[in-house]
Amino acid sequence: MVKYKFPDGFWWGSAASGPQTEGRVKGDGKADNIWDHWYKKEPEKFFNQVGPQNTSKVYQSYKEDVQLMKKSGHNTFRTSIQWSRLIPNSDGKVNSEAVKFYDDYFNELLENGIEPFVNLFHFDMPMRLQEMGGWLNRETVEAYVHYAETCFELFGDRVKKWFTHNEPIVPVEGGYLYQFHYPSEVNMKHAVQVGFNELLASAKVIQKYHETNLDGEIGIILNLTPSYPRDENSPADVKAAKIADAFFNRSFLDPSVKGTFPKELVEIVTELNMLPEMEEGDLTLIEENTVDLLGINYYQPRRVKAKESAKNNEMAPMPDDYFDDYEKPGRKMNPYRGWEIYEKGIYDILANIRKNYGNIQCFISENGMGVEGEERFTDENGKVQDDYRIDFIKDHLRYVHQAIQEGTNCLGYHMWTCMDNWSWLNAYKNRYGFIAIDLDNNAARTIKKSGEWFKTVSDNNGFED
Ligand code: BGP
Repeated sequence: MVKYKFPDGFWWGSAASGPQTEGRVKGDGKADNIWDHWYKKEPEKFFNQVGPQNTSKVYQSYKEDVQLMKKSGHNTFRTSIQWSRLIPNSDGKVNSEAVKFYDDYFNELLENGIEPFVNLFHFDMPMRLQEMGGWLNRETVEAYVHYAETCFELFGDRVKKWFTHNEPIVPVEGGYLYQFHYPSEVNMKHAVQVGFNELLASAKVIQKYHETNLDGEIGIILNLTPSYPRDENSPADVKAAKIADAFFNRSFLDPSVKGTFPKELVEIVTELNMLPEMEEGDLTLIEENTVDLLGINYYQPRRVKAKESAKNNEMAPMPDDYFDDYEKPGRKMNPYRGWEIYEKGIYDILANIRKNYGNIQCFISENGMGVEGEERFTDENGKVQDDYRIDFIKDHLRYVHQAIQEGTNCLGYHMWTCMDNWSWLNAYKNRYGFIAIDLDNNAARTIKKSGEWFKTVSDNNGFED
């Protein structure tokens, strides 16, 4: 008997991405993406100057890793195909080394009873396309459709859960507003165009997938940060929170699930005279090709108050012209990542999806806690005693359970991440995995206490307290 029992067939597992785990080896045929390029250009921007070429060596060790996934209770696992690996050159030709790698990786997962969920784009624009503007350029949308169709043809007989993007707002924020992704611009007009083209690409690929006779599903993975006003009785705070919600959540959630754009956002972008360039038929295409399944990444809430600080005119226009961030007194923090931990947020998101988004089938596609210097919790047997991670997961799962009891159509829970991996500019600073990686010892793997605990949760389809 377990107190928190989950529905039969619940997806227990974790998420990762190609660029953060695979690494590069000689002769693999992979071309540079924006991360490879940025690291070559400005290595000092990356924590301890660790770049994307080594990462966790999954390219070589995926067989061992699949066994570790089994030992840590996975029945499902998400990764992404690297576009710059599969189609390295502008001739559109497929790299046979890449096909062999992904074939073997997905087969290995399936043979071990772990269903692969495959995402097509995880922040990793091929450099050859970025040189022509990346998502700013409509030709990238067409190239992406070709790439996605190639993936469906090659792997669609075995992969039954596809995702068009992971957190598409992040390349917008990181690349074109807040400078933590390449090309590190501050340009609202570009931000809007990039967001629109990502959405158009997603809808086109959903349409293509539905036209095939493959019997799987296609969705999108969004990072949802529920926006809470400082004071719910203050109309100005509530309005500020609504605008933040429109910018960072509804911008992708509404078109992906409902096929429409939030009116608050359209009004702002129209006033700024920054509506994106589009062609006739684009809006209908977006309206008619919505997702089958929604992945929800949840890490932190967004707390907002009415704008009190002066507008930074040098940067304007920016989303922050319409609200200020608010620090709730007494908030619980993850000090390493600087993110607030607010477990109930996961429930609020699921309740919102149930009430306002047709109760579409969804799952928690990422949730997790990055800890710096985690080696210090290693015991004499070499195991990381990460009890704080077990508590973190339980505290969130209780809320997921409650949402399911109330009727939310939530089908699974994936942790970020399986094994410690390379986190963009933060490289290996914060460790998130169920499985520790020893970078000084050829990336040797050891299951953490949380990984063993997760196996019991998966075996029991729930937990006791
Ligand atoms: C999500 C991304 C992941 C991952 C994770 C942890 O936003 O989908 O790629 O990196 O966050 O965040 P970070 O690596 O920035 O600490």
